[in-house]
Amino acid sequence: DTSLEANVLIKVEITGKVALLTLNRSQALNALSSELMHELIAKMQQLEANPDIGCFVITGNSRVFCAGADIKEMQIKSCQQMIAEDYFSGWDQFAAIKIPKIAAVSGYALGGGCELAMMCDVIYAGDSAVFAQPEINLGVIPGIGGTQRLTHSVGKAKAMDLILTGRHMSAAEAEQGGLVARVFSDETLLEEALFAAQSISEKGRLSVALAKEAIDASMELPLAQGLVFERRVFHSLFSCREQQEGMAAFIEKRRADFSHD
Ligand code: CO8
Repeated sequence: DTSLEANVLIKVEITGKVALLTLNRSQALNALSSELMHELIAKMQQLEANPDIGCFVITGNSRVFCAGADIKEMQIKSCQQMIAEDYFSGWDQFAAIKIPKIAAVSGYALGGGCELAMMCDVIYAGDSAVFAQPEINLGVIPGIGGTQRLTHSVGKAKAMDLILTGRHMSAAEAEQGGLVARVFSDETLLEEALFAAQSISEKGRLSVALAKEAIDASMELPLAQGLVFERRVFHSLFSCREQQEGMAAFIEKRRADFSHD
């Protein structure tokens, strides 16, 4: 129903165990209004509760992934309001989603758009993708993790260069710098992202969630503690059916079936 679709900020399409979420606010270049944030998070939390969903793909349109936080919504706010609302803290719930999230980025991923992609677990880019943190041009700084996650991804030198100048970075540079996992042609981007998502969703749900948690922990923990955390998680998987099925399937020379976990 197109009349219904016109009022929806996030379109959801489910194929197998993969939920494709398309940002649908193209008249504002998919700017992240509070309304859009609430709708996106509510839909993802609802899908996460469904054991038949194993991976998310988040995308925009061919021209723009997302042009950032909603400048029109922010412009009129005072410092007191920003602090009282703890503006942007709602995005922590997006970052906390346990099911893997793949960002499929074509066109602009600016400011909060780049930060949205960085809150996903994997970023795939079409060759038209453009990444930037242009907040400095608005007299502010990134507010949804840009100074932290971009620095973790591309290192201090490039993060300083990008955030202080606000310049654009191409898909090729983003891949070379370590922000983007793989670059595809714009025409095949979504297909490739859905293919990877399908592959992830066929693995064991628990081992995927724990692998992701262990990688995320590497951003927070000193190496020695990170290694202990990884080993304990590894040990704990030996109490789960996934390990029994995965290893039995290898010995029996058949494909593992994790669908009952
Ligand atoms: N917010 C609100 N509306 C937007 C945004 C945005 N981020 N980006 C575009 N729009 C709107 C435009 O205002 C315009 O609306 P209208 O038709 O009503 O005039 C419509 O979308 C189309 O945009 P343009 O006419 O500008 O399209 P162009 O093709 O000429 O330009 C660009 C495309 C280059 C993407 C341009 O729109 C642009 O530069 N957008 C802003 C990009 C930006 O600066 N993003 C960062 C935003 S700030 C942020 O994300 C984090 C802030 C952290 C603050 C921390 C506070 C605690």
